Amino acid sequence: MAKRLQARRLDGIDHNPWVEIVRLAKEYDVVNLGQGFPDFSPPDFAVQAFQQATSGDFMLNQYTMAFGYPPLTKILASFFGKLLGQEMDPLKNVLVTVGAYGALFTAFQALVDEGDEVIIIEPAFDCYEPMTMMAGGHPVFVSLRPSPAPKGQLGSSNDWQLDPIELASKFTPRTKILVLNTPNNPLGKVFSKMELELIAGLCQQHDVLCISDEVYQWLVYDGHQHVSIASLPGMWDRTLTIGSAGKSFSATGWKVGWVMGPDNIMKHLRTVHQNSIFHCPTQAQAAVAQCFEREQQHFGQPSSYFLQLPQAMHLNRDHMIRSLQSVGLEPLIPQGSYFLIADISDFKSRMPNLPGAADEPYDRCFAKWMIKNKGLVAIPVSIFFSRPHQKDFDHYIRFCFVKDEATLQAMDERLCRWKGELQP
Ligand code: IK2
Repeated sequence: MAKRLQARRLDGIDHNPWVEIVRLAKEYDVVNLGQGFPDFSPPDFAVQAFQQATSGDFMLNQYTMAFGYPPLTKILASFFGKLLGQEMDPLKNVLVTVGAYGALFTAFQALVDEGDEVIIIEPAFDCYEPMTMMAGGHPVFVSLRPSPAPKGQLGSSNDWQLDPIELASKFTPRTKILVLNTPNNPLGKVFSKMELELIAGLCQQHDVLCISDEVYQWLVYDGHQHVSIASLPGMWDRTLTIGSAGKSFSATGWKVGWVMGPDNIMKHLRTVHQNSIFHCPTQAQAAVAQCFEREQQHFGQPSSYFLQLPQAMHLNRDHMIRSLQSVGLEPLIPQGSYFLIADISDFKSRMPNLPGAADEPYDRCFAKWMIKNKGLVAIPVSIFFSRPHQKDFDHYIRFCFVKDEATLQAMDERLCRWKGELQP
């Protein structure tokens, strides 16, 4: 065919480094601690809700409202309205999407114009950059930077901070949106109220919108608090808050997400959604509606899944932190999410010449080496950075700890074998 096949909006985003890691993970006998999904069952009430949605009311097999199955938009408006301190209209302030991914895509398509600048705080979930570019926007990166942990102590995701002067310097008259992700993937950093106030102040000063990706909002540890930036004074009017049922109820395959915000912004997202996806599967939405109704009754009590899941993941986190250290990996303690990153600088100096392409960041070579030689899958952290910054952050790998006890035991066995190989 003589005509150019690839649409120009795909230029520069047609290579995805995840693909190779996922392929290798399938090829080798591995314990997969890479991709962020639970390998245990969702809670019983969620499984039952889904079964009921597929075997009960036959009308759940049919189309529903474009912007969300009404019982779901209603419960989301009431549940999150209380948390955000905002009266929400289910028809105007909530849109149900195909996962949080769908919410992000709809938001970028609805709001980003050719040449608009989008500030992305990195390390960042790796779809923000291509989504900005597909919409014709220009990503502008600002890095969280680590300060060294006190000698002999493990670092924490809280050691990674924004430089306020550098952040302020990224705002220009072309800046349309700042993307925030708290708790952050891959670091597990939970932005403090003070950090959010700094970001909120700059957004207001420069008339910039905020897309706040809060899919891990329930997963916070050690007494840290998740704060939604939309709940800060003056921010509701300029913030879109995004959530995920997959992450909330350990059912990532359901692919139900949502975005909430003021009607004058949401109406543009509804236009995109109406003309692209139309709506997310009705049965999955019905199941999520039931899950939220259940959570609303149990909220704040020990029976709430939003308390039980972080309690269980806290134990997994600490288990993984102890285990990884046995072979010289240096984990950073995450305040939230179900990921942690481990520093591999020591390996980088001891075995600098792992196989890989000439300009391949070290962490990618290391992740591939670890799959092939140690049977453990983790994700190179450089893929969460923009290309110019990848070489500066090529000495970390990300592990996912939302895993079953048996998986963590299998991890321990692999690490034990690895440790044995280290002995003289
Ligand atoms: N936002 C963030 C920050 C996410 O991490 C995800 C899920 N991706 O995680 C996979 C991984 O990093 O291994 C999403 C949005 C998308 O959520 P959903 O599954 O609801 O579309």
